[in-house]
Amino acid sequence: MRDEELERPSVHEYWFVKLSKMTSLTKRGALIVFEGCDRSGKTTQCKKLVENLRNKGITTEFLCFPDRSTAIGKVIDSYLKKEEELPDRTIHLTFAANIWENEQKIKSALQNGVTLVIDRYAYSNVAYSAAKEAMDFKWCTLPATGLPKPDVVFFLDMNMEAMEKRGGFGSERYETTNFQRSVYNNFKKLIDKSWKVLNADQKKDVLHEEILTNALSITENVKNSEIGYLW
Ligand code: FDM
Ligand code: MG
Repeated sequence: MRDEELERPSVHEYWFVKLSKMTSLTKRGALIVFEGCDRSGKTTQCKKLVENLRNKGITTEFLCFPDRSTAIGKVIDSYLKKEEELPDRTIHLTFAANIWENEQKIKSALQNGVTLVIDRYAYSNVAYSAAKEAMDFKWCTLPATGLPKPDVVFFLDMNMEAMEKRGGFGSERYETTNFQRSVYNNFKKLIDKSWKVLNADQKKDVLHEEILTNALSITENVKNSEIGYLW
């Protein structure tokens, strides 16, 4: 048998690919991001959302940034635990690189119809880094340019009084009330029409209902649309 004969798809394969492109098999997944200050309940809501979307038959995966499992993530982990000092711009670019090293995985998941629920994304990097003295806000946005744009950002909005009442900050870097105040103000500057600002200071289940309703309509609406890019 000649090589070209081996490589030519069978009639079945040809129609499988063609029909896949025309039907739901290749409808893309949604990119759903949660943002907010520390202790705003993001992780709890992410986990619940993944579970509920899966229960509705929507293929869903969970990601979290920083992704502390990679070599780059390990540098971030030791920085956050205050075991290592790095200049502000350096750690900013390191956090950005940690998202970029997952870019292909994110894009191919979405293209293969997998919905992604992500706990923090590039917005956190801007909000936290720009809260530091001498870090320019615009400069902080630049390294994320070209990353896939979330279809929705659920911002878990908790005012400072509520946050102070919740308390329970850990001992990692950035976990102080004053710093969180600036982070919060920076998040507010990043809001665009893809954001849903939600009151995080209410019953978890009530909040979740609102998130789930929104997420379901997003997964439906993005099916035939292209992935967007930041910013
Ligand atoms: N953080 C998180 C950043 O400074 N930049 C980033 O890009 C990301 C994703 O890391 F203080 C900060 C925010 C937070 C810390 O995150 C660790 P968790 O979600 O609290 O573990
Ligand atoms: Mg934290």
